[in-house]
Amino acid sequence: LSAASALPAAAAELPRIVERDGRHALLVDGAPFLVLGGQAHNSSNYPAALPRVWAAIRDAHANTLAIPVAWEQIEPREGRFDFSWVDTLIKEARGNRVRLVLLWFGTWKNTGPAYAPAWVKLDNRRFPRMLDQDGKPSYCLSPFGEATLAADRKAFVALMAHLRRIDADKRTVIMVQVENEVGTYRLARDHAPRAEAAFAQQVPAAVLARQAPPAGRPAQGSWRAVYGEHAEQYFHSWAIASYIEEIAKAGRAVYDLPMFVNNALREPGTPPQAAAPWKGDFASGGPTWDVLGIYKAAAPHIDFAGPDIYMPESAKVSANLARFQRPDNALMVPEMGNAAGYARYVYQILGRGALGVAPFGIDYAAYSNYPLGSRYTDRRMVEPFARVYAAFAPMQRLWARWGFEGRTHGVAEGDDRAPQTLALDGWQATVSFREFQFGERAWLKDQNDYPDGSAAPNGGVAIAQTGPNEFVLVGQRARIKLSGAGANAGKMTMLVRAEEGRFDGAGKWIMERNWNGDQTDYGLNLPAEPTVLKLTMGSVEQ
Ligand code: N0T
Repeated sequence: LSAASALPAAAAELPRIVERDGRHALLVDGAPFLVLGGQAHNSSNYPAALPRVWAAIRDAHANTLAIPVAWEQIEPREGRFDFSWVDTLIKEARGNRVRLVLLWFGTWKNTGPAYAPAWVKLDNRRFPRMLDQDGKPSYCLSPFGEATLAADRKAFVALMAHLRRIDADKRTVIMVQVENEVGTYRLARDHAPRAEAAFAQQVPAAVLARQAPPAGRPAQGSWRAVYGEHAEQYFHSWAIASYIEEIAKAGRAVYDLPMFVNNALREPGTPPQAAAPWKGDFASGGPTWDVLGIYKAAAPHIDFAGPDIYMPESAKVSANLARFQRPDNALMVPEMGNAAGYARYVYQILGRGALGVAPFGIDYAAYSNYPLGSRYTDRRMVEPFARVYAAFAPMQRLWARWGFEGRTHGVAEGDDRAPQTLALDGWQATVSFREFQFGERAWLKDQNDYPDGSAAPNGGVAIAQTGPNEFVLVGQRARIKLSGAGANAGKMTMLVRAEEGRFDGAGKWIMERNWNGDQTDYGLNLPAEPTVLKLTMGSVEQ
């Protein structure tokens, strides 16, 4: 009997992603898990960098660290594997009581081969680059490179086999990202002979079934015939997804962890663009929202594609979350900017029932991602996220379950600062921002008078409906009012109780005080510090 089979059934269960009624959960140790994550910097994948990573992760109250494992570090010489980094990482993660999402930086890291070993990068003959329409090599390794695929797959399988050996009993590693922000900039697809031959073939039936031809196009035929001006981008997406599938499938055959890909987003709203020469302002072939069907068809061993959110505008964040949350694609935000303005989106993301989120650069290395992320590399960078995570952390398992049950909702303050409504079962919540805690705006002599600290949008609220008239609400810098709707429309409705408190780690509610009087007469006014309320509403027939 192996050590693993001696464990109780639930505890020995490997992490996995499950779907029910179009909603998803990441099961860890047999129960839904909420990823309150942080991602380390790209060069922090060495033991000496870890103290600054753990310090930031601890300050953030994160339960999960996403961090690279580079092909160049585990296989610096072909066939000689060195897993000392992985061993140190897992040992220290356990000591810090943090789970891990490993990021496999192999053939493609932000589309380029920078993290591939030198013996790969320096051998274009064996590991070919893509060719453009004039036969000139691109920077990007070709998805038709058979030796490249075989070598990447071999290294990845060795990594997964090692994880199985050292981690199957504890399951510190809960997910693996396969490659990073794949695709190709400035070139729509490969033009090497093997690629040309494949491009002339019929679109596979599995792809047609998941990625419908545009209106007026034939239902089958070559890529060009079926997808017209999208043909090159779609074909390249299929080629890259098929390559990733081979790696993920082989890795899962030895150790079956959930696997995903991440996407450097294209604009959520623009109509898909024509290629040849490539005019797209995004990487062709990556898992952009418009080709998720192709990824589903070509890469069934990839559980989901997640959006890396670096477009800070609230309207784009909402649009991108909607694009990536589908019955066939669990929502998880593998990366998000770590500037303060992104913290409010955690409420929206977790309120939508996402598996979780990981701001990028939760790491005290002396490297700032400004203007993509925060200016700061110290506590000032971590703090806006830390406050929100601290509020969710004690109820993380409950929240993950409620999300899976479809009970959760969330909003982030919009760039327009306007009120938003949430449709609940029998109730409607109206959430407004930049309100003082007492009274109404109409009372103010100066309509430009706003609360301190509200110059930039930073409010957010997430609500779980735990019963017909019961809610758990968590948020900051927002005013919430509930009114009857649906079954309660037209009834006299009222707030019965608004307890402020927290859940203990075991799921038991601990009341600290009950909001009433001034604290409820003008709505529920959540302060700057994230606050958890347990609400009971009531209604009487008029
Ligand atoms: C991300 C990160 C890291 C609207 C950037 C984002 C990470 C990679 N790439 O810090 O490199 O490994 O996945 C690209 C965003 C481009 C700018 C978009 C502006």
